[in-house]
Amino acid sequence: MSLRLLHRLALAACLPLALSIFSAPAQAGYFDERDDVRAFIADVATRNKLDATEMTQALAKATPLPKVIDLIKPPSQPGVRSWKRYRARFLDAPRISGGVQFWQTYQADLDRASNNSGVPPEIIVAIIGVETVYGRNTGNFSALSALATLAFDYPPRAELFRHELEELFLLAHEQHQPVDAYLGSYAGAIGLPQFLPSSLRSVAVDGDGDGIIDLRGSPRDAIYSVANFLAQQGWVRGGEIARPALITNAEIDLKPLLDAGIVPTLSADLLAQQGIASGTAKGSSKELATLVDLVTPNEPTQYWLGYQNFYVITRYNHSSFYAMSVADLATTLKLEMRARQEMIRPVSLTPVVTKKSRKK
Ligand SMILES: [Ca+2]
Repeated sequence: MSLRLLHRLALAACLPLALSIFSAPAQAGYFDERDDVRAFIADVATRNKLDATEMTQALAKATPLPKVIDLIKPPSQPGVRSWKRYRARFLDAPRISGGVQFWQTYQADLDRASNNSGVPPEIIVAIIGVETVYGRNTGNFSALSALATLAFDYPPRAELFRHELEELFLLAHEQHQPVDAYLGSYAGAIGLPQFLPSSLRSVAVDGDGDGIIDLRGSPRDAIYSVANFLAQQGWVRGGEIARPALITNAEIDLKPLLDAGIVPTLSADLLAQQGIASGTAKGSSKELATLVDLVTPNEPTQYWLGYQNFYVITRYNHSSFYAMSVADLATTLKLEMRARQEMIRPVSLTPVVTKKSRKK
């Protein structure tokens, strides 16, 4: 669909009159003639010392994309929350086998980015896997057209997307690129890690050292940028992500604890008083926690304690299902990598049980 859309954009540029016979009024020249867009250009150009004429010419080439609004709109009937269904979308074969391959290919960079930031390599790989299957699904929407559509034709999110559109203009200016050169998701998120232009400008880094930050073309730029993003959000080196919560008091009303929110504020003492313990043999954590409910219809709810690093993952996407999927994929990838490393150990290190030795 995205490629077809691009094809349509190319056609629209060449044959505006012919196309107008067959399609909705989705053509260039739509944005730049509007008063609200002119006001935006004047404001952004003045505040950032950008060339208003160049901005107008760029927005004249932007095309309204009704598909983008369809994709970003919340469904009219909110779906039933299902952890099992959500998790299955991300813990799939392409993300597991692709993750092992990505890790093996970029092991040296993952290790370096991890040493610098404190973020484990499996978390960096898992985020890139969840976001775009290691670069396979980075999106083919024009970031300029997508962001202009959301900025000016979707009032519920206009403030956010006008800001991101401004950031896209600044990014293009800084990178000496045409502003219509960037491709991304329907929401204007760019590259393997799906950074919005504001995140790209503030935390992305040139990981491969070629002098350009290219999150779409350079997996190494993406690796160091994801690590940098999580570090800047407060990743704790060596800290825990989450542990199963054991509810030992069946009478307890969990709602106030769940309603305490995603920021970890619950102390181990408070949780113990309420009859909640962490369900692993590693002893109890002293870190502040948030209580997370992983709900699946017709199945018992799983409860987990999420710590600071769990919260940091939710800064990427504000959802406990998202953070838990990243954590689960990361654990799976780590186990897969370990299994492979054990398989390639020298044979002499493996104890051999022969028929003779078994008889003894
Ligand atoms: Ca680079």
